[in-house]
Amino acid sequence: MFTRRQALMGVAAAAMLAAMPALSAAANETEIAALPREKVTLVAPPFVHAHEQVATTGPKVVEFIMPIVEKPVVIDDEGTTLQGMTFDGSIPGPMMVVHEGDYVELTLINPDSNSMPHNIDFHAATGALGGGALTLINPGEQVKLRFKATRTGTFVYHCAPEGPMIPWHVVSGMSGTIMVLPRDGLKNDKGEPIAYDKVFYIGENDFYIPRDENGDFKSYDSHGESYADTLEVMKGLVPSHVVFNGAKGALTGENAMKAKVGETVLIVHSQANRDTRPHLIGGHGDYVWEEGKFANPPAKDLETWFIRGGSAGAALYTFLQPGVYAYVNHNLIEAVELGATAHFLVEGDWNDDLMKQVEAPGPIPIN
Ligand SMILES: [Cu+2]
Repeated sequence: MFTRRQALMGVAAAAMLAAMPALSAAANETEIAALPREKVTLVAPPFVHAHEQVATTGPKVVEFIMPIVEKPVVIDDEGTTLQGMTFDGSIPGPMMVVHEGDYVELTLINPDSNSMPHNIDFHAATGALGGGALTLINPGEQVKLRFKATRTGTFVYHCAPEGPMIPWHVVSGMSGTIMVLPRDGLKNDKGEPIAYDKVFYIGENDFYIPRDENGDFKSYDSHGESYADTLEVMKGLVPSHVVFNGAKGALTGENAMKAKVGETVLIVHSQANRDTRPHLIGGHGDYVWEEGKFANPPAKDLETWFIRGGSAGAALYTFLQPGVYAYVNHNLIEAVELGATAHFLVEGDWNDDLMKQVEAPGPIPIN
């Protein structure tokens, strides 16, 4: 079965890479060992662990621990269940934040309660399939990967075992984001420093749940049992669900993201598999790093931005009016019918100058 074959392929790839001569390194192990270390506890999205925007120290080794959790996940209000695969128990996986020049040291754990091999491909990393070739682990194993964060920006990470396992694991929930900040923080289009009061991480997922002969969503007792049917739906490229943070309604109502008028919010949006087009209804993107790379100046005053499948972007916005803002994938069918809608709940005073209902709805006057 694929489990054993995957494991063998992974061992072969790792052995091949281990046998390669070490290329000249910018820093040797002694120098890296002398760096300060920081242990970071990850938090579930849309929240992000505490971090400095401007680094107050030199480079360090930032340690993260992530268990992989295979588990059923309810993805809509009808109780439709995905045979989920997750980094750290959440869909998407948690956002990590480091600074350029830091070393990311991840301990990836595949508990023996899981049924499949997994790994991690960091789009922020250089070499060995983004770390994928060095991190393939079977249930009951763990691995430690270190990579240097050399490029700034927001980058997707995802599981990438092999062949059809790759898209299957990704559309089962195995993706997340790492944000590599410039050491001196974010800058606007003129190169001037800018900062955020809050950061939210929104991961968008397309799910492919098979239907039975009556058109109802099927449920399965295990990942293995769901695999063949799910692969057939995946190959049709028509998702049954397009959601933020793992489920329809995961970021609406009680779970709306909260802000105040005058607060500047950084919204990081990832999609590991499929293109999307975020839009904040009633607001804008003051500064948008559409491709998510902070070495490039941000675009200004955007209406809707584009996140390429396999990437994460970032938008900075200062809220100017109170109320509920819908934040959507502006393919409105995907937003409304398939689930890709979140809410921001913003408190503060209304500004009549920016908008006022001059006359309430009423009958059309008869002349
Ligand atoms: Cu996986």
